[in-house]
Amino acid sequence: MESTESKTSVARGSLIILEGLDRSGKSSQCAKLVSYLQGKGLSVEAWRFPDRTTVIGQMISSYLSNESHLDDKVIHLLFSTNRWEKRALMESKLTSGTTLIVDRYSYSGVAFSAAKGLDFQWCKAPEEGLIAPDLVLYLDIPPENAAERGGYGTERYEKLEFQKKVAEHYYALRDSSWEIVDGCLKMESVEEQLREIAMNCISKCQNGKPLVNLWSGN
Ligand code: Z5A
Ligand code: MG
Repeated sequence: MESTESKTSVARGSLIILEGLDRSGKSSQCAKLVSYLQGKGLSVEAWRFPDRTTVIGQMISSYLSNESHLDDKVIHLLFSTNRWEKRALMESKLTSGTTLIVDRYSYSGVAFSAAKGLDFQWCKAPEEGLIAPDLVLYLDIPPENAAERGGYGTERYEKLEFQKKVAEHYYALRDSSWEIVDGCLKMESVEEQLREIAMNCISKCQNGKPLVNLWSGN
């Protein structure tokens, strides 16, 4: 595969991911952030994983709603494949100057599968070579608080004990691209913090921060 890392530094869009436990507010904040950035005249798109619009995405969707059963390793690889099938488009959007605000990414992939008991390094392996985010905005919320929010409990993974394990694995994935934001704050306060952090990141990428691949060094 051609290395993204050898490319010269030119102005580009940012890859910004929102992560966090179920009901931590990711989808709400993605929508708010996208409309704020677009309002500033920036080229910005909202993406999400799983992308349920593809054939693989439909298999994942059917699994998540308990309409089908799949082996734990098979569903892990499908989630990863669902990101790989969007990788080329992601790179071309970023290099042509569009910022992507993405609801979940490889961190969800690893944290959820490892919480089921799959080996942590095995879970990371298929994600290597995807594009590394410029920024991961992690909405930090205790699983108990998340469970009190609307809609919790309808999909396969929305069980309190399971979410606690997911939180532990998220913790193990933190690196320098992460910013931890208190997801228990009022929606408007979270929104304000995310705006500022995202704008800083977007400026750095406009100034030529190079694109790198995910987990290439470990
Ligand atoms: N999964 C996986 O296993 N492997 C992978 O590789 C990937 C995913 C990518 C589906 O994801 C499942 O797939 C997911 C992980 C697994 N696990 N499950 N189940 P999904 O993204 O499709 O899940 P979702 O159902 O769309 O969203 P969510 O993540 O569970 O919720 P959220 O987006 O974080 O929260 P929200 O929808 O914005 O808000 C939830 C509620 O809380 C809503 O009523 C809000 O009004 C309220 N809310 C939000 N923020 C606040 C604040 N600050 N205060 C008070 N109330 C708030
Ligand atoms: Mg969501």
